[in-house]
Amino acid sequence: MAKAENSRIALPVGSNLDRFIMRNQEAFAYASGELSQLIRDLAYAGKVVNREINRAGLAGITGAYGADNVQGEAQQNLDVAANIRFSRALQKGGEVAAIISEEEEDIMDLNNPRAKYIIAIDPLDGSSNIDVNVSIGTIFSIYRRLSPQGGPVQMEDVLQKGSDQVAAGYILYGSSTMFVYTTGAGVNGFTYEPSLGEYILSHQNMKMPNDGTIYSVNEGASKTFPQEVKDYIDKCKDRGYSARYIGSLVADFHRNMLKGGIYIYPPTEKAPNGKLRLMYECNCLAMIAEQAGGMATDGKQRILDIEPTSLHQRVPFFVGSKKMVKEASKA
Ligand code: AHM
Ligand code: MG
Repeated sequence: MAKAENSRIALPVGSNLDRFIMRNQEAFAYASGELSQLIRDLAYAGKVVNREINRAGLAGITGAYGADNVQGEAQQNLDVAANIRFSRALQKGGEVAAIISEEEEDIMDLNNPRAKYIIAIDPLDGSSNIDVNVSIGTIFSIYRRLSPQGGPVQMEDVLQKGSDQVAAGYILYGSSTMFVYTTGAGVNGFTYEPSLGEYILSHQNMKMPNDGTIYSVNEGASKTFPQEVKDYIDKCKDRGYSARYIGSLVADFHRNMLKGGIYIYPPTEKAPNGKLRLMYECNCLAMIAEQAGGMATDGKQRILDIEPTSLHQRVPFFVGSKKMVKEASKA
């Protein structure tokens, strides 16, 4: 896909997501429409999940599911429900050959052997916030499969570098629900209008401020942060910056993208490689950050350049306004 081409298409704020996708697809002479359909499938599953989240307290689907996921963390009922919603939508859609998910140990082959795309997804991130009515999110990355269509999906199809992402996005289930995505030509955000059942373009060509005054980090673990991260946080305090930490990556990231700030999940004693997962948490937000003029590193190198070695690999994560990430990464 020719990059930057679709940034030419300007639609007025207020256009709906379907129309935006359609207009952008028209900009590509050889586009077959599969990527567009795939993005629509994700957006649709997001609506269903949004409905379930909104009714969760009433429908008795909060709480723990009674099993652990592959990371050894307790799965919540809504984690499991969201995983089912997204995988079902993607399987029926037919454009996705395989999914890797936070909730599944292995590659999920969707038995769509002719499909061109691979998805990495965290169906519902920020699980600890589900039961207390605080913002949560869905995070997804889209890759083109590398092995020939028709055969079984290979590990090389799913373990691609972040710089190979074709598209990336998130859904934020917050005070309003938003669908934010990029296909490599800028970032656009759509706010869900529940009475119409539509996502409406509300944040066109989103740009992250180059610098900011917000830092987001779990300071409860700061005793075991690397010295350079402790030093950077001290500098933030000396400058009178604001600490803001929701504990929901999508929500913390989204706020910092709009207002200017940095999110850090460094190595800690408990999580020596950081907590966040490269394939379905960091790569996606790194692509969006860069597309919006921000930056993402693991403290040493660009997130999008990391060669993945396993599906559920964890990396330290520094993401946000460019000036802040540069300073924190070398601090
Ligand atoms: P999860 O995928 O199990 O929900 O964990 C990821 C979440 C992020 O959304 C959040 O930024 C981070 O974990 C918070 O972790 P901590 O409670 O250690 O600060
Ligand atoms: Mg997660």
